[in-house]
Amino acid sequence: MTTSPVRLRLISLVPPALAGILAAGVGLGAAEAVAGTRADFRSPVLDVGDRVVDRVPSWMKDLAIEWFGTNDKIALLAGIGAMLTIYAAVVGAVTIRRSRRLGLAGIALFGALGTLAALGRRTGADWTSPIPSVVGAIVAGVALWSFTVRTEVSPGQPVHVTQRRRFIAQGGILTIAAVAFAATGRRLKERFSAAESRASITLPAPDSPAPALPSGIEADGAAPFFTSNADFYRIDTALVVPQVPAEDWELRVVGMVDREIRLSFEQLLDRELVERDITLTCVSNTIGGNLIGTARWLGVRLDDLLDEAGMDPRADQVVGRSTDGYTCGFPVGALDGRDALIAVGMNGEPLPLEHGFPARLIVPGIYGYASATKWLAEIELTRFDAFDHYWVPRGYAAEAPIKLQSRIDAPRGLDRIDPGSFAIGGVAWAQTIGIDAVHIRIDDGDWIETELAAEVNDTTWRQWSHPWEATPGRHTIEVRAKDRNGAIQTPDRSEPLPNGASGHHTVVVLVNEA
Ligand SMILES: Nc1nc2c(c(=O)[nH]1)N[C@H]1C(S)=C(S)[C@@H](COP(=O)(O)O)O[C@H]1N2
Ligand SMILES: [Mo]
Repeated sequence: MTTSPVRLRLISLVPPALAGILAAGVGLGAAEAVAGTRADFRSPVLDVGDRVVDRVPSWMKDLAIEWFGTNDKIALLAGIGAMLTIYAAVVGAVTIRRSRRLGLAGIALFGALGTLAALGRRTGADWTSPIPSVVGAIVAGVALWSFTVRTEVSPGQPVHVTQRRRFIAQGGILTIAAVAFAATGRRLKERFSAAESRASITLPAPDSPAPALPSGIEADGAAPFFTSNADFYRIDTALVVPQVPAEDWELRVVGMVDREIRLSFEQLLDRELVERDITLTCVSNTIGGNLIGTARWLGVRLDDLLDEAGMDPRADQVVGRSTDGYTCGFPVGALDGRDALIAVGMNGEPLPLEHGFPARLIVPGIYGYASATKWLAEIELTRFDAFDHYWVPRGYAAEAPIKLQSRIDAPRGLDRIDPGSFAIGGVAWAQTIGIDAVHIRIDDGDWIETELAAEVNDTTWRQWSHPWEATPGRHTIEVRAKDRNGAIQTPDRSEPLPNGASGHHTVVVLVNEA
């Protein structure tokens, strides 16, 4: 008997689909390894993810934040992973069962998608950017092809046994290769981490320390006045945290200015440093939500720096541009003496990487999406009619003062508590105006004035509380705030899109029988 070459032919669709998935895995692993060789190379998965982030409708982003909170990115990547797996399985089945050409065209399409995503970056794309995608597609193609090569069947050996053994061996090798490639890519990328840079920085003491805190700034039942860096919400479009070592960082002040300014991180720290307590608020915060936090920020006054650059009186917008291309924009009129900062410190530490290390903007009274550029690279003086910042074409308002709002922290919705004395408490904010009063009402009774904690300044939230004698049963508690201009928080509910949620926070609490 002579050996006879046969094409791999398997009864079920599972092995072809698996072959497709394995080929995609090793291709993506190879792309990761290549991406690790240069700081500006990026994983194709992240490039594609970025383009998805840039294109999802704003209502869907708000929904993602509502469903997944700050895990929205993990949810997105998991979604991309699931789609990829299905696609690779189909490509595998087509290649092995139908047509090798069609299958390889499917892989080429996949490489083209990565290429487009790499070329479509917000900033810094050039012709080399798609290299990881192209290499990944070639490796995936070769791997998939290898499953279609004819097998030598030894005499006396049943064909399917040979095929099965070979499939298992090939699959094993590809799995190991995929994991090794991906791990190598990861390790290589670590060289570009900014963590070491951050660890090596000692921030100077402020020239102007934060004013002494009055006593009694916290009220029973409310969240801590200062939000720790670990608990501070994180919202941004970056799927992985941009790594910007302070040594390589430079801030440019450009646009409608008399003199452009360029500052290294060292030069920034040499300027007058002020320390201020400011509450940062996200436009996507829903009623009662926690996309708000208060920190002690250390930084350089933005108005001083812009005065030095010399502002063209026709400019009406300050744009903060991030190293990742994200932009915020807010009115020049917001520089009215309030403590707008180029911040380098947060609660006594250099900015955490995920909060914008080495420098970011903090502008009291304006939602973060329009003001708080993290990983700041450039400040541009321009006009609202000349430039739309990132979220404007996505439906959010160009100008975004923070709405008067209040929140109940205790009890939380649907908490079960014992009857008797209970401290209802929470926070309220009207940044740059200040909170004058907070009222609650229980079970549609009359509005009652709560006790306000001491005010730190008009740009921070203010805590309130109310001692309550809880009686058994189900109760509804509603809160509203009044600002120092006499405005009372509207009960009319609106979604975060386009300029922030409004409406009263209401919780239902269940009080046990005595
Ligand atoms: N570079 C960059 N800066 C950004 C964003 C972003 O997506 N990219 N998001 C903004 C938004 S929407 C908010 S609410 C604040 C949140 O800052 P935090 O993550 O430090 O809380 O950052 C702002 N700065
Ligand atoms: Mo935000």
